[in-house]
This record gives sequence, structure tokens and C-alpha cells, in this order.
Amino acid sequence: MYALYKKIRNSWVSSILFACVLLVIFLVLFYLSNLNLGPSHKIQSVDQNSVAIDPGAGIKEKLGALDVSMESYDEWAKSEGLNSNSNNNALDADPDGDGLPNYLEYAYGTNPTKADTDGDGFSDSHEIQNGYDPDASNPSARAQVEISVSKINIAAPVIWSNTTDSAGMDKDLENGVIHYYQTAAPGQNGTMIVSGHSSNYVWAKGDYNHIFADLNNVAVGDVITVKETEANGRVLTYSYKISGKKIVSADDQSVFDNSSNPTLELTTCWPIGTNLQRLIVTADLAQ
Ligand SMILES: [Ca+2]
Ligand SMILES: [Ca+2]
Ligand SMILES: [Ca+2]
Repeated sequence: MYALYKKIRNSWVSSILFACVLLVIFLVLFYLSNLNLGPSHKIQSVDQNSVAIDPGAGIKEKLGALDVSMESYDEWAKSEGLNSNSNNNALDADPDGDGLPNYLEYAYGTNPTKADTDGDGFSDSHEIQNGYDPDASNPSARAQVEISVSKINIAAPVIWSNTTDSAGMDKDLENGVIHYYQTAAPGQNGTMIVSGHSSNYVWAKGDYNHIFADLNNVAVGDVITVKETEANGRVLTYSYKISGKKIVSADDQSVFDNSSNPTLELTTCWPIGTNLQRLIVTADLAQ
């Protein structure tokens, strides 16, 4: 009888021990499955083929507000053959009818009397609205974009990602943060989504594996600066003011809602070391 009791007891103890071991293994696997496996960009794919942008509408309205390094407007207008006595010389005139007023032709260094400055088949305004360089003959040339948040000492190149494929984005994230595929271009109406790592595998390549690790330390009112350099040397600087910060679930599709105003959204995986949620920081273009 005692032997039977002992056997049953032992089998109960063994079962409980076995269950505990299974539970520990499960917990370890669960933890590992969430640890660094989801690079920060791993938000679900989005269809934003129809980002509606009015030419120049998202860019600061006044030339004086544009932080562009260049010669004076009058000198430029003269060199471009705009007659100073005609209406064509006005800042908001559009003599070539390409949708870009002169002050934006000036800012981007494009030709105010030619709709397609670089002759690549796409008009100046079309290229700018879609984030292409309007003065580079290669039709797929992009401006160089950098993002900085001085509050948390971040500065990184923004890579124009051409895919929502995870492996492709991972590759792009080795070289900086990524401009999420088919979201708005800098300064333009719509939501420009920029994703970066808050953490990654210790063996992961690249210098930007923790670039957004301090993103939670920003506050409403802090400034995010986006600097865009065209191939012709024109530099345009946009200041976005942080308007909000939130944490959402990893599959929350509202992060892809497209604003009608120029908006910047920074995203990263959260909490650090997991891909369970996303930290989202939104900012509006300072006018
Ligand atoms: Ca024009
Ligand atoms: Ca033009
Ligand atoms: Ca063009």
C-alpha cells in the first residue's frame, strides 16, 4: 500500500516537475520570440498609392521662412531670364505652368521657365511631391535626407525604402532610419512615416540598431529637423514640432492614417528589446 502511495506521489511530483520545466521552456521561448525579433519598422504593410499633395502647399508659404542657402532671389530670377518688369518675376508666379511657384523653383534650384528641368519625363512639381530630385536627370534620383532630434541627440540619414518587405527594410535600416514606402515626402502634405530601431540583435549589422532607443524621452513641443539636400546643392530644412506621443499595439493600422497636413510620424518597437508594441511620435510642420 505504502509502495503504491509512494509511486503515485512520485508520479505526481514528477508530473508537476515536468509541467514546471515545460512552463519554463515555454516562457523562455515566448520571451525569445519577442526579443529583438521585430525590428522597429515591422508595422504591417500599407497602401498609400494615392497620397494627395498639392504642389507646394505643404511647404512653408513664405520664401523668408524657408531655410535655404543660396544667392538672392533677384539675382537668381535674373540669371533664369525672368523679366523683372513682368508679372513672371513674382515669387508666386508660375510662368512654366508646372505647378511650382517661382519661390519653390528658387528653393529647389529648378528652372522657372521649364516644367521638367532635368528632362527625365516628370515635371518639377511631380518629382517634389513624390520625393524625387527635380534637378537630377536620373528619374529615380532622391534627395539626401537627414533627420535630427537635438533633445535626445539623434542624427541619422533617412533611407528611402522602396519596399514593405521585412528583409528589404532590414537591409535599409543598416544604413539609417527609413522613410516608409509610399508615405509623404519631407515638407509635403500627408504623413511622412520614419521608422528606426530601438533595439536589434547584438549581431545585427549597421550603426543604427539603437537609434530610436531614447525616443520616449521627447515631449510635445520638441523639434524634429528634417534636412533635404538636392543633387544641385540646394538645402531645404523643415522643422516639425512634436504634437503627441503614444504607444499602440504592433498591428494597429491607425499609424498609417494619412494626415491632410504636413505631418511627420516617427515609429519604433516598444518596449525596448521587444516587438510587442510601437512607440509613435507625431509632429506637425512648423509654419
Ligand atoms: Ca513653375
Ligand atoms: Ca520648373
Ligand atoms: Ca523632371
